[in-house]
Amino acid sequence: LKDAFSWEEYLKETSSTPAPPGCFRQARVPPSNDFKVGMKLEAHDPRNSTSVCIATVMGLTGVRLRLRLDGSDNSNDFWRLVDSSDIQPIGTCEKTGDMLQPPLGFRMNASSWPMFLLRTLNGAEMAPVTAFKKEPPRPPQNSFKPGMKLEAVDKKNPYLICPATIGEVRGEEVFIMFDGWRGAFDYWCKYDSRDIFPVGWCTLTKHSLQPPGNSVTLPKSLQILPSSPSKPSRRSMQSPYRLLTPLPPLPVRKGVRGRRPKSET
Ligand code: MLZ
Repeated sequence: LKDAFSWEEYLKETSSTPAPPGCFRQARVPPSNDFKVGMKLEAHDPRNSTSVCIATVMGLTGVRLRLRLDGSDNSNDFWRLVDSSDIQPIGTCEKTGDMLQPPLGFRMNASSWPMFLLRTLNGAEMAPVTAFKKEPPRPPQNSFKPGMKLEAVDKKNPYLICPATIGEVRGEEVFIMFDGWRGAFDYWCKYDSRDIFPVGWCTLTKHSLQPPGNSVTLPKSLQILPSSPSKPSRRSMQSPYRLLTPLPPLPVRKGVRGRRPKSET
């Protein structure tokens, strides 16, 4: 068995430093996760954030919830922190005079929504009000600096939190670079994003932390585009050696696109 990832050793190896906790919009002491699988709540539809829907807790990981909108399919699950302002107790909508909406892509006829809603809520286990925690305030300014280490949600695989580095800072935004993945998962986000965490967050909240990938990031001048005529193996995709090997051109066949790896998943 390979040794588990250790931030302490990794920071030494890379002679880097963690971003100070005060940079993040996260609770200094992480909240407890008092939700249970099967509980229902109200959540903003991630694909249509003005609408509030019924969601069910499908899983718990650290202080995050895996949520599924009722009436939606199983391929649009999303993750939220227990102190996210995107979630609220059932009844909140009604109190404010709003209406619960069917999710984008409701799998039935729109006319069946009222009855569906009634049946969904009938006898449902509702998440208690006390399980919802207050969202921490946003830090007054963006104090991230390039090179600082952190833990970040991989937006392409949102159940994963991975070691990352601040690549660039521009106004309110920061560029999140995933260590060892050659840029395939990197993204820009606001400095107060709820998807980025201080070093040690996963350990603290008992969330698993994906170890860094094993690809070396070469200077821009030495990089070549990832493309290959045949399906590369996981190994070859990740080997730093691949970057130094000249690649044959993609086969051009009419109407058929050259096969490329979708992403390094
Ligand atoms: N599909 C890959 C996940 C890669 C995640 C990278 N995160 C920065 C795997 O299954 O290993």
